[in-house]
Amino acid sequence: MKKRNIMILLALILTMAACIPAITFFFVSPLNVNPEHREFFLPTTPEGSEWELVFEDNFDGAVLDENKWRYEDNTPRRDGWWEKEAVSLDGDGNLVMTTYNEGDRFIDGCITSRGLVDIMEKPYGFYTIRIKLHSQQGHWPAFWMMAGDVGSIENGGVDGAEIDIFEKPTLDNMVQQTIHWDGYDPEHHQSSARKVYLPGIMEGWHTYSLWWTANKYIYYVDGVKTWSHNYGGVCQKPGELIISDEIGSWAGDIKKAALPDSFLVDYVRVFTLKE
Ligand SMILES: [Ca+2]
Ligand SMILES: [Ca+2]
Repeated sequence: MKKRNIMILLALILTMAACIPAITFFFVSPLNVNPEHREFFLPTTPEGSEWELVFEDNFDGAVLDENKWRYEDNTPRRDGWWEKEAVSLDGDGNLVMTTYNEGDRFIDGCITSRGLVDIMEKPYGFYTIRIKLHSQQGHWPAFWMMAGDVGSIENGGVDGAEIDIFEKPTLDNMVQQTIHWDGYDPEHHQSSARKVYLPGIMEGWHTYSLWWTANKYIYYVDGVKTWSHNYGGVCQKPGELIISDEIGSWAGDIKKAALPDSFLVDYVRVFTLKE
């Protein structure tokens, strides 16, 4: 091959590598899921290191631990309102997030660790949640993080990113994982999403996790690695944990939902690597 052709080929490969797909798909066979990983999963650590638990909430007791979480309250959000009343503990060790209506007003909940949890001084670690999903259309659960300054339109995602560890907009077998950076203005906003299909995801409990390293994000569902990327450049800034429900047409028509509807969270845990 002539040198010029080699250069063209190299340029083409580099261009392709730089292309970030808007959406990709991943299919998991339930046969490949270790049932224990629907309860809890931790990836194997690199040699010479071990996981250290740096944050957990098992949602025991009767009231939310406000040393760990703050409520979003009286806040208009998409097609509904985030209200404190939508968030409770069931006394059996679960957080309950309920979507309901008061007439034409649709209400759901959101809690965030913003300003409370300083474990993310260094953001790298393993973030995991165990959830039992909702059953009605028109709203969706999400476990996500706002890290650094997501609105900064410079430096790609290195200085800020929205990391959606898991969102569940549909009532089928699909769960979505997404990364956003460079703000939300359509002119600058960048994102990439992975749609993961796992038969049975709507039934029972499942775990959703992110291993955030200095140069890679690795996502898991029930301990199966579903996505790995460094799109935008991996964020180097800490962030806040967010568990929310979202009311909007992405999930269908809330007016057709039989309300109230809820999802449950058994725990949230964060681990960092100890050398
Ligand atoms: Ca940026
Ligand atoms: Ca629990």
